[in-house]
Amino acid sequence: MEKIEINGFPHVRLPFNQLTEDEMRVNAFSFFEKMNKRRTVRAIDSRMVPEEIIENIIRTAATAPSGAHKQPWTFCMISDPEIKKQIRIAAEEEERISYSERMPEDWKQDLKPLATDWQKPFLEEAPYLIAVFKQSYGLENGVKSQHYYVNESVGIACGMLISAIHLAGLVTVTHTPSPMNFLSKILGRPENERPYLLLPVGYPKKNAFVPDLERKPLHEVLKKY
Ligand code: IYR
Repeated sequence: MEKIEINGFPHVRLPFNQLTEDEMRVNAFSFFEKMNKRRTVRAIDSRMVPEEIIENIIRTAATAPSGAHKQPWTFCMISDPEIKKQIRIAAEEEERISYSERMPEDWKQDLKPLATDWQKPFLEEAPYLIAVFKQSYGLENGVKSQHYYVNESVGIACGMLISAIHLAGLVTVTHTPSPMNFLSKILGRPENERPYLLLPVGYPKKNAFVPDLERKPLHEVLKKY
């Protein structure tokens, strides 16, 4: 591969395969059609999924762009039933308090169409949990370094993670128990990492139902200038 130096740093030629306009049209629309079939699913089957599939899903998420290419993320893949159980117990404890004391009435009303409550059986039933941590700063051998746009970077990586889960033929729910510090403790994560998102991953339960929701029409989300 052809290599040159720019700013004193190595650069390689961009591998770029120019598609025809027809191919672009077909690809853009067929990707939309596939992504538009994604649904958040809380009824996750306990059927096992090959570990290699989850690894490749995480590989995909880790291709996300990040501030100054610091890649400020850690993806914990959990299949150990004991650890899943500990996570479920801790998450449900927080959710129980949230639903009964912390969430205002408006919020609970807004969640009625989704039929959620404090119980999170999917945290034990799903064959895998992926706990995503953001690295607020770098920490290697006790030496701290700066990370940039951490929330944006990890958010983008999670979008790609969710897309990869869907396109692999699996389902998930973006679970964000609040507070989530228990995850750091249970998984023994270092001080520079903060829990960001918890995703149970697996097949949907047979005959699962999801809320009958509609997406906003394009003209509401797209403004042309
Ligand atoms: N974290 C809670 C509540 C919840 C909040 C929102 I905003 C949602 O879109 C869904 C749920 C729970 O997981 O039940």
